[in-house]
Amino acid sequence: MGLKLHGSALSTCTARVATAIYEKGQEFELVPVNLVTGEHKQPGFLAKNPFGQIPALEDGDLTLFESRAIASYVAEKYKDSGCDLIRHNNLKEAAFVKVWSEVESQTFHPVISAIVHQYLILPLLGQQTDQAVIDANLEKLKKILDVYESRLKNSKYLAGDFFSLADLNHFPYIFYFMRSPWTSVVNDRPHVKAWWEDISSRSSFKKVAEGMALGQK
Ligand SMILES: N[C@@H](CCC(=O)N[C@@H](CS)C(=O)NCC(=O)O)C(=O)O
Repeated sequence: MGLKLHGSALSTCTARVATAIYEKGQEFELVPVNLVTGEHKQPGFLAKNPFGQIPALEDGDLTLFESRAIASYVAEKYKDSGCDLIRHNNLKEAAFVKVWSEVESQTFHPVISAIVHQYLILPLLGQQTDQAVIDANLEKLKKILDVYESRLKNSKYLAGDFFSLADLNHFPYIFYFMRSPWTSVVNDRPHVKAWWEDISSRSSFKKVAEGMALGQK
């Protein structure tokens, strides 16, 4: 039985999981969950994720939620095929993958997601954007990316000189952020810019990005 990914092609968290699956050379069935009609809050989906958020992955009798945990599961399950996203044969490299994955979820994500939410999501819901929230988070993002710039001066990717889950986890939000008027925050930092151009040219990302039509505004 194949992998079933319950979510939406437009959703950043669904995109994260889809990218991990493609990196491992696997396929999946996307089972659409309609957020507009609130399908994710109905019993059918709540049985898959009681928190009522997409995505959820079904792999046989196993059902998982939380996109980073799912991507990590995929990376473990298929560790011997495709790109080794977790450096499972090297304790130190694997530790750096964990460190920079935590940086993504704990430090980077809250800031960039606040900007994307204000700039892209609220207008779609017919709600007003709060420029003060965007500005405050842009300042925070600049400081975070200054740290990334220093890191990427010394290593090609975040966890080392190898592409990993830590880089992959960043993809969906930077993808949408790069559709905003503030791309200079990335492009003014040459090593961050080169890193983004490198990781976003991977075939797994390109395949997933095609489905993120929301970003083509
Ligand atoms: N931490 C969760 C967050 C999931 C999440 O925020 N999903 C969004 C779509 S990208 C969602 O379901 N939003 C609708 C809602 O929260 O009601 C993950 O990484 O899977």
